[in-house]
Parts: sequence; structure tokens; C-alpha cells
Amino acid sequence: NLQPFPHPPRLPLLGNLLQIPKDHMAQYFLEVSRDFDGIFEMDFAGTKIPFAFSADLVEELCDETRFRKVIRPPLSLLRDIVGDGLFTAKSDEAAWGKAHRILMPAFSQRSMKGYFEAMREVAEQLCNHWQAHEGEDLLVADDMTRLTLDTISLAGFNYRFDSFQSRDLHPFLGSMVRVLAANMAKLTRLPMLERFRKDPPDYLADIDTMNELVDEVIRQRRENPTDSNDLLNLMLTAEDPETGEPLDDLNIRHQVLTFLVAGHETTSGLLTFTLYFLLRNPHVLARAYAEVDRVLPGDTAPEYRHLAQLDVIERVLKESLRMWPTAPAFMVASYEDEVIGGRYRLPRNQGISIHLPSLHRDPKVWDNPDVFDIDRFLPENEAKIHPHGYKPFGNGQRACIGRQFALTEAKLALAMILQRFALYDPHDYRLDIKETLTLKPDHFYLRLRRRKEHDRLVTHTASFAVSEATT
Ligand code: FDE
Repeated sequence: NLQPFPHPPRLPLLGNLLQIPKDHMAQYFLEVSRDFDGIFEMDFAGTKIPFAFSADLVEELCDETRFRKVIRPPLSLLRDIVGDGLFTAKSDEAAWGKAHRILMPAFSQRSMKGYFEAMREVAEQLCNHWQAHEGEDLLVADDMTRLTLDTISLAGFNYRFDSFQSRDLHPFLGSMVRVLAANMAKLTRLPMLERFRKDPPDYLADIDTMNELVDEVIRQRRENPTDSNDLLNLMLTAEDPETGEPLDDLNIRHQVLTFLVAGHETTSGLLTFTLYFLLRNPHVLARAYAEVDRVLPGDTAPEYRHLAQLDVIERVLKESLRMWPTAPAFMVASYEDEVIGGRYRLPRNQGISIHLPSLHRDPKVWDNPDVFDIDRFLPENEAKIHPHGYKPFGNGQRACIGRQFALTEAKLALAMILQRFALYDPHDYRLDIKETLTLKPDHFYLRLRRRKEHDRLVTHTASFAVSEATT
């Protein structure tokens, strides 16, 4: 009863290459998934990749005794740049285990307290910036990028981008976006033409720009050593508890770049989607305001202990990551020849992609999967979700090390925004997702004004009305 992977119609040689829109791949795969039962195969002109998305298949693929993360396109294309940094290190490469053991403690729940002040300081800069632009159009993704880039670099490396002080985004970001885009474009080009093609002229210059910044971050620290326990000091001084070895210089460079990129792109997308969903769902927005007004009444300055009380906001973030997981896929391969789902042969080392937007809408796991509903993550409901139906942070050993960091930062920023501002969407934005390696709402502008005392009364009444209506 073995079967080939089901797949949409395809051409000889070209496969599905002409159908796959190169700048909307993740969204296209979500649409394709709706016609299949848990798995489909895509043919990139001869390179065939299965995409799995039912929770049952994903459960098998997340079994780390049979499968491990592999670095294949598009991730492998980034090896040129971030090399053996945590994200792109091969699972059996010594550099991965070493950096993982050295850096894990810096990302534990306990360590988050130490980053809180830096997170608050940058969120405060965002709020002050927004305050100064009351009533104007604000491009949400850009300001969220300023926030998240400045936060990881200040908290992790004590390095200041001061992004809110300049009109244009930092040149590092322009370079990063172009390099990511150039690599994504390679996926949908014909392999036989690829050989004759050179990287775009500014590609190498962009990589230089990124590396120069990293070297500057490291140089500043070597000139001004501190005794803090931040990421950078750990990288520069800590020894691997298992081998006793420190990280080598090139690896440190790769890690700094990895954290600068992985540490802001996905979180910026998460915050942008979250604001989009809040504006789209006024009853949820009202509940979030009511929560903030209860936990942080008036001008109360947020403290670390308040975060644990923001559970509406936490559910909003989780539901936003369900609908649009900003890192939309990860790839695994098996150690041995395998059969998955009891009927599909998967040769050893064959990469298989776990497609998260489709998994997160698996109709066997989620009721009305296309509806934004934060109550799916109420504790009593969350406990019933298929344990492998929700993977916005990946899986197992190679799961996101920055998860707590991202959620802490995002929660705090949202709470501070809602505490201070009433938000509007005067252009009635229609979701238009930009894909680099990650997903983000594109061209999304909002406007705001400072909240006044009577807003607080109004949101209270509104959220009571809503909770009465739903119970
Ligand atoms: C990782 C990660 C992942 C997995 C991937 C694969 O498997 O391939 C995922 C899915 C993710 N991640 C997601 C996410 C989302 C969000 C919001 C985030 N993320 C955030 C963040 C922040 C930071 C800092 C980070 N993040 C980082 C990171 C790293 C380093 C990694 C790698 C790890 C290892 O070891 O491998 C990741 N992340 Fe994330």
C-alpha cells in the first residue's frame, strides 16, 4: 500500500516552477495545501520537495530519533553569510552543540529579567516617536523593525542602533533584505541557468556592510570590556561546559550576525501581524485594552512582574503566530529510509519541509482555522490542542532559542503601546504579506492618538459588553 507523494499537476522538466510565485511562496503553499490531505510534493525543476502539514505527519517528523533538522535551500544559501552560527549550523556539526550549550542559559526564562530594562527603554523610544507623530500615517513594519533590531542589539550586545533617531532604516537592514531576497529568488530559477548567473553586483557589497557592522560591535566591546553577562560577553569569554573550548573568532562573528538577523526579523513580523489582527478584531482589541488598564492603570511604569499578568496579550500573540507564523517552515530529513504516514516512502536524507501556515490550519486540529480566535489558547482549550499541531518556534533541540526573548519583548511593547495610544486604521488595510525568508504585513499604515481618561472608561464598558455577549 505504498504510494507516491500526491502533487498538483506539473510539467515535465519544469515541474511546478512556473506556478510558484517567487515572492509569495509560503502563501501559495498554504493555498495548495487546501487541496491535499496532510502532504503534497512540489517539483522545483527536478528538485522534488515534499511539504508536510497534518499534525499526525508532523508528529512523526518531529521524532528526533528518526529525523533531524537539515540545512537545505533556502537556509543553505545563507551558509555563505552566517556560516556555522546556531541557525544554519548542521545538526552534527561540533559548532552547534558548543554554541548551544554556551548560549542556552542566556535565553532561559530567568535571564529575561536581566533584559527587561533594555527592552523597556527601546519600547519607550518607540512610544515617544509615535507620540511625536500623533495623527500621521505610521508604517508599522518599519517601526517594529526599529524596535526589535534595537532591542536585540541593546539587550544582547549593549550596542545602540538608535533607529528611532533617523528617518531611514539602518543600512544594515537594506543590505540584509537584499541578500535574503537574492537568495529566495534562487529557489525559483532554473538550475541550468543558475550556473551562468552571477550574484547581483551589490550582493558582495551588502555582505560586507553586514560584516562591517558585526566587526564594529565586537571591536567596541573589546575596547570597552564590561563584566555583564550579556550574549556578547558569553560568546567572547565562556567555555563550553562539555569540551572546555571557547567559541572561535569566526564563529563569534557568525553568531552575532545570526542574532542580529534572527533576533529581529521574525519578532518584527509578529508585532506587525499582531497590530493588524487587533485592528481587525475590535472586540479582541477591547479585551486587550481592558487588561492593560487593569494591570497597568494610568501611567504605571511596567515592571517585569506585570508581564505574567498579561494573558490576553499573550493569547493574542499566540493566535497571531498560529495564523501567520513569521518563520513559515523548517526542514528535516531522516537518518534511515523511512515510511511516513504508513504509506509514503521517504529515502534517507531526503529533505522534507514542515509548512507551518498549513499545519496551523489543519482542519483536523483547528475549528474554523481561518478565524482569529484568541480563546483557542485559554488554558483549558490549549491543553486539548494536538501536541504537534502548533510549531511556530520549530521543534526539539533545534527549536527557537529566542522564544522567551521574543515573547517577552513583544508583550512588553504591546502593553506599552496600548497603555498609551488609541489606534486607527483609516485606510482600511487589506492584508498584503511580504515574504523574504520571513513573513510580514507590507504597506500597513496605522494612525494613533494619545489615550485620555474617558477612553479607559469606554474600553471597559465595551469589553464587559463583549464578555457578556460571549458567555
Ligand atoms: C530558530 C528558530 C526556528 C527553527 C528553525 C529551524 O528548525 O530551521 C523557528 C521556527 C524560529 N526560530 C521561529 C521564531 C519566531 C520568532 C518570533 C523568533 N524565532 C524569534 C527569535 C528571536 C531570536 C533571538 C531567535 N529567534 C533566535 C533563533 C536562533 C538562534 C535559532 C536557531 C536555534 C538552533 O540552535 O538551531 C532560532 N531562532 Fe527563532
